[in-house]
Amino acid sequence: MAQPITTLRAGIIGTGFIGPAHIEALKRLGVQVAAIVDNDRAKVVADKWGVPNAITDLDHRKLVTHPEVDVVHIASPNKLHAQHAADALKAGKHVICEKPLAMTSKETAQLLKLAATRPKQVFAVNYNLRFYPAVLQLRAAVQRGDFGTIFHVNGSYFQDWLLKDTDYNWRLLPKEGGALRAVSDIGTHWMDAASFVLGSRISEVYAQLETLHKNRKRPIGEVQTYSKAGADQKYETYPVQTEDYAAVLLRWGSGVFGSLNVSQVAAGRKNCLRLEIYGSKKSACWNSEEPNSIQYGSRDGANEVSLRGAPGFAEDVVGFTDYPAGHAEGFPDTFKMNCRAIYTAIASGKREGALFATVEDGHHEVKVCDAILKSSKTRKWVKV
Ligand code: SOE
Repeated sequence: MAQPITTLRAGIIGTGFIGPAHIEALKRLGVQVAAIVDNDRAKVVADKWGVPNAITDLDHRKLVTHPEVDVVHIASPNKLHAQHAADALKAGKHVICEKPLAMTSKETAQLLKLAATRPKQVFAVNYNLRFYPAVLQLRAAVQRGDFGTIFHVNGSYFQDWLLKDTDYNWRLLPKEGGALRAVSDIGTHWMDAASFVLGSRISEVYAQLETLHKNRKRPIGEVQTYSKAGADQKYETYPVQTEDYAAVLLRWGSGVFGSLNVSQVAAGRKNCLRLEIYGSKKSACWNSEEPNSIQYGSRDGANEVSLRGAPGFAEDVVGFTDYPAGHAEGFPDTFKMNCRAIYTAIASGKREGALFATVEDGHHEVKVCDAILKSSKTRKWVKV
């Protein structure tokens, strides 16, 4: 019989915005969080969440080799993902790595190779948006052929937390976050979710990247994701080498064509992913800021709004939604459901039919990023 997931113990690398999101999801699932590593903040986060072991000297090796840790969650800055993931795998641990999987496809290819030598260890990438009930519902609708022939898939992922030239975060620096920023930070969420819905990988891209703030002002001192500067903050100016905005034309392996716009300077859009599917029979539109409903469009009949938990948006997502209709589920619930799926695979030893993103998916997303960068430079379609 499979062991209950509550017997598994997690270790978290990183205490920024997303590390605690992992902890909260695990606590909701009854999974023990045994240890956390970062600088002094590890102690603060450990005290807040009741994590017994706080490692405050940034030494991730102490966490990955910790005897009470079975699963390592990597929520460190992008530049550290490859090292942290490789060390966790070599220590025999299961791994859940934040996206993007690493800085370059060379690094992700090495991780893929290493993972292949350790098939018993689960290696997941945190493309949590797959676990919005609406995304799973759209996937089921595509699989059933509800849309007819899919003509095109379009959408955007817009945020405004980097709107001002004084907004700062490590993601802005290529050395910390990678050569791409908006595309790899949030665009890959859209591309992964759309590909998951379509059941096909992106095979070709044509991209235009724009850096709207050519120079930005960097606050002197450290800044957390989404934090706001005080009135007396002092700044130094630096040239920006990563994109604020991207427009990407896409072709999936299945032949479907589409487009994606990505922006982190879209005033008023806090964390807004829109996904639209247009088929010969009908269309669907979904917006992550109103996650509990899907709009379906048809030319001859009435357009409809389908609500989570109600007929038409309930049966296909059994096991991925815990609350009845009218009791909103959102971003933190996607973490819970993603972790539940991953921990269930670990506890049961079963890998077939897993819905979470794997190291292969993470590698593919980074290859798509490489192709997007190349296309933006060569002004040509680039194959992934
Ligand atoms: C910042 O853009 C960010 O926190 C991303 O890094 C996350 O992946 C996304 O879920 C929300 O926005």
